[in-house]
Amino acid sequence: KIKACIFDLDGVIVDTAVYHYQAWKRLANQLGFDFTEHDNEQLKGVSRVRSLEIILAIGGVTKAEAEREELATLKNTWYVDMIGKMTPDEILPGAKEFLIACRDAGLKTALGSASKNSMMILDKVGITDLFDAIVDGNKVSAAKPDPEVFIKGAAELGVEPSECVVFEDAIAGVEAGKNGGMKVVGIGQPEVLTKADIVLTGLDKMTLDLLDTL
Ligand code: G16
Ligand code: MG
Repeated sequence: KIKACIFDLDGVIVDTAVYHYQAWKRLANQLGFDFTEHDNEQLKGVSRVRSLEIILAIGGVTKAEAEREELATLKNTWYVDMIGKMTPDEILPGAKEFLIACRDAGLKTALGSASKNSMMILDKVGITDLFDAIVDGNKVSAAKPDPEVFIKGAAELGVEPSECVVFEDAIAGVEAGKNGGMKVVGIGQPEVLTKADIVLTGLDKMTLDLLDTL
């Protein structure tokens, strides 16, 4: 019996990937190379530090650890400036409605995100109150596909992993949910999210009835 839903943030609740992209592109350009929207796909669900490593590899640039830290911080400053201007109308279709439906049905809800900025984003779009637990990049040490973020979410909610459904848009995130022994609803394309139990185009297609079929 499903008792809880755990949601990824970027790509499931909001599209912060566009802001990550703009900030990373600005950084890449400053370093003297371009960074395309196609390249940006590789960064979805990936941590800030790992994202920078991928970008430097794309540009064929090597930087010492201390400078990498400075560059990641610089990118984050730009990113935070942008998400600081986010508004509730940026919530993806159906996300808020499904969170409310979960709550009304007595299901617990948690956030399971790699982002260290998740609290600010939830606050700006006005849905912090709809989560019983928030597990993000500040609380976890192992990146997806390690299930740590979702296991911690289940633990904070006081439910078993087998009683949870994870909603994820990234391949590594879907794998993290499955590695944690959870049901996974992929948000995106079935050809990409092959390990998900079902794949939907968005939370606007999700219903409480579907939860029991997983
Ligand atoms: C998100 C994004 C990633 C980003 C990561 C860390 O993950 O998909 O592109 O690199 O968070 O974000 P920050 O730099 O804010 O700590 P998720 O797990 O919410 O999809
Ligand atoms: Mg995501």
